[in-house]
Amino acid sequence: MDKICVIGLGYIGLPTASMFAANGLQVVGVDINDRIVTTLNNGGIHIFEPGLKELAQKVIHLGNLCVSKVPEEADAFIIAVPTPFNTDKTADMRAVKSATQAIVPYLSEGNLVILESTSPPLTTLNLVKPILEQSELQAGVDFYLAYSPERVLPGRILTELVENARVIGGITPESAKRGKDLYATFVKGEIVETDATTAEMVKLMENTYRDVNIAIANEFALISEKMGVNVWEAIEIANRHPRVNILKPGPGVGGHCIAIDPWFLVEASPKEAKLIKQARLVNDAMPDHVVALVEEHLDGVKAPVIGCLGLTYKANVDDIRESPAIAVTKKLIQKGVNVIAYDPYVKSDALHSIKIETNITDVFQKADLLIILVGHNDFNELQPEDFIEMRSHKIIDCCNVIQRKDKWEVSGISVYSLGDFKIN
Ligand code: SAJ
Repeated sequence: MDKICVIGLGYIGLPTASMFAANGLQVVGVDINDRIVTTLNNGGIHIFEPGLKELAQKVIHLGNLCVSKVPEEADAFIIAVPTPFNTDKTADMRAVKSATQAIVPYLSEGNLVILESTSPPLTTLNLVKPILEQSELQAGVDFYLAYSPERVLPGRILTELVENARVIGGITPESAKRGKDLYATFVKGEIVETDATTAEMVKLMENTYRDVNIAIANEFALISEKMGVNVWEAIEIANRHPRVNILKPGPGVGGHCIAIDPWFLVEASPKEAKLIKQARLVNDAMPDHVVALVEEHLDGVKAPVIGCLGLTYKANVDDIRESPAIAVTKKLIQKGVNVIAYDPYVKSDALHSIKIETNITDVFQKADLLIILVGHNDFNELQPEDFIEMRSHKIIDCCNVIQRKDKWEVSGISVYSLGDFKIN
C-alpha cells in the first residue's frame, strides 16, 4: 500500500490522514470545504487538538500529505465524514453518500475502501456497497470493503489513535485482513477482525453503554435529591464494589457522539431499543432539571443576573457542539433571565446569543447566582475568597467541582450540588 485518499478532514479524518502520512504513506486529504483546504494549505488548522497542528503541518510541508477538494486514484480510500442526526433523530447520511459517490470515478481493481464514520447498522452493506458498485466493480471480488470506527477521546486523539484497540469489519474476511494490514501502519493497539455489520454495532454499543450508564447516574441524582442523599458520595462508595462502575451525573450529555449514536440503534430497531431511548430522554431532560433548580433558588430576586461557568460540552476541551451547558444557558435566556457566562476555553464572541465575559471576576461581581456547568480543572481551584465580591453568595454546582462545602458555608457562601439537595 503506497497511496491512500482520506475523505473528510475533521476531528477524525485529519489526525488519521496525518498519522498515515507520518508513517510513510503518500496521503491525499480531501474536504469539500474551501476554508479547511485553504487554511491547511496556508500553514494553519481549523480545529484544536493537542499536537495536531504541528503533525499536520509537518507532513504537509514534507509533501507526504496533500490537501485537496477532489479525490485522486489511490490504493485505499478512507471515508471519515460526519453523520449528524436530523430533527426527528434519524441519521443524516448525506455526507457518507456524497463522499462514497466522490470515490466511484477513481475506484479500480484491488482497491480497499474503509468507512470510519459512525453509522447505523448495515450502512456498509446497504448504502456504501451499492454506490461503489456503480463503478461496475464488485465489492468483495474486485475491490475490498470494510468498516472501522474510531474510538478516540477528544483531547487525546493522537495518543489514542495509536494505542487503542481497533475493530475492523470486512464485508469479506479478506477485506478485514487488508484493512488490518493498512491500520497496522501506525496502530499499536490490538486490531480485531470481524464482519462489517458487527463492527458497526460495536461502535454504537460502546457509546450507548456510556450513555445508559450516565443516565442511571443522572436518575440516581434525581432520586438522591428527593431522599436527602449526596449522590456523589453514594456513587463513590458504590464504585468501591469490585464489579460496579457508575459514571457521573451532570447537566446532560453533549458532544457529537454519545448524545447522537444511541439514536441510530433506536432508528434501526425501535421496538427493541426501549431502554436505550429512555436513557437518551433522561439525559436530554437534565438541562430542564438544572433550570428548575435555578428557579427554585432565586428567592424572588427581581431581575436576577445568573452567571454560568462553563459552556463546552465537557471538561477541559474547547468543543461546544451539543453542549448541555449551552442548552441550560439558552433556556434561562428564553425565560427572560439576564445571563452572563464565562469559559476559559470559549472566546467572548463565539456565540451570538450568549454574553460571554473574558474575565471570571466580572461574572462574580455581576451575578446574583452562579451555576457551575462544566467541571473544567480551572474551576477546581476556585476558593471562597474569590467570591467575596459576588453580589449574592449562592452557587449551584452541577459537576461536583466544589468540595468541602462546610469551608464555603463558613465564608457565607451557600453551595448546592446537583444530586444533593436536602429535603425542605
Ligand atoms: N459525561 C457525563 N458523565 C460522565 C462522563 C461524561 O455526564 O461520567 C458527559 C460529558 O460531560 C459529555 C458527554 O457525557 O457531555 C460525553 O463525554 P464523554 O467523555 O463520555 O465522551 P466523548 O463524546 O467525548 O467521546 C466518546 C468516547 N466514547 C466512549 O468513551 C465509549 C470516545 O472514545 C469515542 O471515540 C467518541 O465518543 C466518539 O467519537 O464516538
